[in-house]
Amino acid sequence: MALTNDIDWSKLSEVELLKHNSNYLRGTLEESLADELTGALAPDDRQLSKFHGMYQQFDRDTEADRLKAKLEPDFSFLIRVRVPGGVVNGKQWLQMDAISDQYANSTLKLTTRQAFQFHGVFKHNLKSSIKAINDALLDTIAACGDVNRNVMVSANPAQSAAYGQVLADAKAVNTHLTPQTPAYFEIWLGQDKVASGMNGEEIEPIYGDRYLPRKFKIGFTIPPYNDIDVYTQDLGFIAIVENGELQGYNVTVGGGFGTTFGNSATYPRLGNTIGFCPKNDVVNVAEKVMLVQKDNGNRFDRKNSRFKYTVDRLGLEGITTELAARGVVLAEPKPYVLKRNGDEYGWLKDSKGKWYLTLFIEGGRIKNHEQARMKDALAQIAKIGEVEFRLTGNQNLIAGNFTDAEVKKVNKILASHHVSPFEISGLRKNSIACVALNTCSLAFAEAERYIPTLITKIDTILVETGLFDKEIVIRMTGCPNGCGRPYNAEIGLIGKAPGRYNLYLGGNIVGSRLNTLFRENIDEQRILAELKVLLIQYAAERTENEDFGDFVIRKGIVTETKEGKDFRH
Ligand code: SRM
Ligand code: SF4
Repeated sequence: MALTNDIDWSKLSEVELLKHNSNYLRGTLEESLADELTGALAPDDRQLSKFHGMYQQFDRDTEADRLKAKLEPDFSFLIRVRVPGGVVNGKQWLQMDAISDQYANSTLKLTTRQAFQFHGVFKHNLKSSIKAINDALLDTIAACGDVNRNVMVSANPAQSAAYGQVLADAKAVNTHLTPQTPAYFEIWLGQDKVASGMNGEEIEPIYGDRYLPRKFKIGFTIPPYNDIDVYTQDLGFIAIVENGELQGYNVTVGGGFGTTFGNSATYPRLGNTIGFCPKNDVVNVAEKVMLVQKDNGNRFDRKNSRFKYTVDRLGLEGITTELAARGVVLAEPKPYVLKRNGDEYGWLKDSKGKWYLTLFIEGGRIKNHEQARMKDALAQIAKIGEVEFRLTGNQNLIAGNFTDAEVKKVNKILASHHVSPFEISGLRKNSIACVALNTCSLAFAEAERYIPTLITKIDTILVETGLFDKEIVIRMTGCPNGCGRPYNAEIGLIGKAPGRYNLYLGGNIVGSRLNTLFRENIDEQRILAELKVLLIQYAAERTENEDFGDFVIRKGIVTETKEGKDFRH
């Protein structure tokens, strides 16, 4: 179903025409930003602003009261900062920290794609914020929108010496697939308008004027770690390292998690391995896979436009044929083993002998509490030596590149700010929650604000059953869009309504199996009651080293979901 040039706009999703008419993402953003009568952007600009890395939001906690008082919602913006591979230095950390205080709500959100998010930025502070982000040598273009997003890289410090090369490859892919439109620099950084006369192909040689049918996501993992959940990416690269040398990558296609309740044409899907590419061809392969989606993706229905649906529609052979037509022929995939998708906490030495500390950051939210002042502690750590920070794909943080002497300093800072790592359950260690309320306009239920207390309650059961240390992956989202990647968790909770969730079981700790609906629309009391029965049974009847997700399948508590198409809410 390749699209032709005879476009019948009336049949396409309305965003297609909007992109086409936007003059390469300019729209009327300048006018919207200048309008002082409202804290919002004009509707079309709101859509376009995503490509520039922001979402218009409002405080959902105050929505009803403001409506009663006949006030417009309390509009503010989320700004997402692209951080390829999630790596920043100490100076950049301090710059992000300062922006959060000056323009946002004094918190830093570490996302499930290794990016920073600022919440609560008012319209009149957008330009200053984005300028400050660019001054830190980071940017926000393509952090959101129908383009390739922040490219992820496995962050585990214990991984092979090939890490540096993999990170460099990921950054090269990220740069190559960044939109070229000068609109970003004109609008946010005040650069002069580019001379007219450039044709479309010169402005966006890869994307053209309608960009992609939908968002596109790429991640690189380095076995045995899968902390970027490679099978959930539209396009995944699994590093193949032999005798310490990076050879190239196995290529996976067609992962993706967004679904809509009540729309059975939508489903989560895990990627399939389609071949191997040598390391020096990775940028080209990334471009060509993305172009297969650009040319074949569904531009009619945005609910069905992700690459995963194109992959199912064309079949893996069809994708291979499309790639061959673009000059890419992959070799047979190479063997590899992935062990888990979680992070390893505590101090670890990397291949160069430097120390790295992985810290659990609940819900990825860095802030100061009255006693526990994590944000301040990290700002002090950011001033030590040649510190490097790595944001992990599980919303956690690694601070590292420390000498032996610096390790002591770091420990001292954490202790004096009351944030030294303490013992937490294996369940909490493997938890993710998406943002949800109060900022996400799509949330049906709480996630980030609620999961800590829910886990504390489940922890009681884990203590009783002797399972406190057992690593179990639990992920919660406030709606079925899947931002916290709940569909491959051993325990997945997806918000249906305030205080009510669907409970899914049977993912595995590698992240290579989808879970299955177990109970629908249940409240906290039911969640705890259901989990208690299951955990007691698991503690008594599991085989040696058997994981919870494998157990519920072996026991027939849920049936394995073998294919995305078979998934049911
Ligand atoms: Fe997401 C939309 C937050 C990772 C699938 N996501 C949103 C929005 C922007 C809501 C909106 O459209 O108005 C959320 C903003 C909430 C807020 O207040 O911050 C939002 N998504 C997030 C983050 C911040 C969750 C987090 O707590 O970390 C993650 C930011 C990642 C980043 O840095 O780029 C985030 N989102 C994901 C992931 C996980 C991943 O990529 O590994 C997914 C599932 C994987 C996938 O894409 O298939 C995901 N987000 C979605 C979807 C469903 C897309 C679909 O295919 O249907 C939406 C809704 C949409 O696009 O229409 C969405
Ligand atoms: Fe919002 Fe839903 Fe994504 Fe959670 S999963 S951040 S509720 S869109």
